[in-house]
Amino acid sequence: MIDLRSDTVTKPSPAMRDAMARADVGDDIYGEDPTVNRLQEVGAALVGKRAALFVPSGTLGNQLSVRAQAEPGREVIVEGQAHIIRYEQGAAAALAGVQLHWVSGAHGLMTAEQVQAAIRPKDPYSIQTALICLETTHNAGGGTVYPLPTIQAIRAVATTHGLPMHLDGARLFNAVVASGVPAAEYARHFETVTFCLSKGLGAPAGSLIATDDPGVMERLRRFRRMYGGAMRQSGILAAGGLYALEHHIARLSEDHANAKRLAARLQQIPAVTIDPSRVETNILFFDVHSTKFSIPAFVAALKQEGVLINAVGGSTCRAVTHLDVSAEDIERAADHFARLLNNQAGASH
Ligand code: TLP
Repeated sequence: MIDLRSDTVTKPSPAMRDAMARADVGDDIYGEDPTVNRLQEVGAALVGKRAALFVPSGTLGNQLSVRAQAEPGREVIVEGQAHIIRYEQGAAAALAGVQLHWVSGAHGLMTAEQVQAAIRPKDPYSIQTALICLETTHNAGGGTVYPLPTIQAIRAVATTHGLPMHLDGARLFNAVVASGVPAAEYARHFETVTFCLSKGLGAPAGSLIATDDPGVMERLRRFRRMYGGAMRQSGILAAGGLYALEHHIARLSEDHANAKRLAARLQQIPAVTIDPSRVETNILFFDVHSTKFSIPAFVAALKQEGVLINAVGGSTCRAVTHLDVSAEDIERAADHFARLLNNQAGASH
């Protein structure tokens, strides 16, 4: 199977498994797991923050960051297609008790003017804004990278209003590798930053939340326990994360090249609409206009050929490249797309 559904499907390599099997462990709720402690130190240093907290998932990283920085009844500004809105089961409302203020960004990216306009006035009637969340790379926006000047401009607005910022950096290192901007250069504009070890970096599970603020860290830790995300001998997982940080960051450029390769091949298929110039990292969205297949039938037919992708609504599909997919796999996957879609009479272009 050539699995392009997500970069979450990556499996630990033999070398990563070996590092996991050999990990020193202890009870992390007592702060005694040496491998978790090391991962938290290495992760914090990578993004230029004082401390980091290991959590089981990116979703939990986002939700703890929201809970720790926004009181119930406050408002959190977030782009309308953000993971926090679309894919976290309403947790910000259900668990943190906050209201999300959606701003519709171009390809997932808000502007400073939009953020400024979304901040509520301080008066006795208005709900009060507590937090601004950005996402880079932006998943539903098509793996888009926030330009640093845009982040700086939004930061300036946040500072004027005394508001903290959170970065959903599930794929922060894809942004780093694509842009050449160091992770710390992005992270310095945010009070909290999450990044996933389990996506393109290839660890089986886990994310880190990094912050400079000891008060925020204390709250993150308390809410991690409340939300059921505090673990015990989690050094086994942390060892996978450490291995990923040490070995799998620079190679993300291969995934980006493969995404561009796939986009270029798909563009040659008349029944596919894709703009390869929009493929910035490892995520591609494209539309399939088939006279032969409905979208579910196309996804199923592709699966029969040994290629997995996700349908994401309407005629739109998503493919994601990652470290378990080679350039040859991409060429083979593209051959299957072409065979299925070119082999039909009267395809609408
Ligand atoms: N994204 C997953 C799905 O949940 C959609 C995927 O396949 O892309 N932030 C961003 C930007 C993400 O893309 C994801 C996962 C998360 C947070 C959550 O990470 P996990 O799955 O570890 O909770």
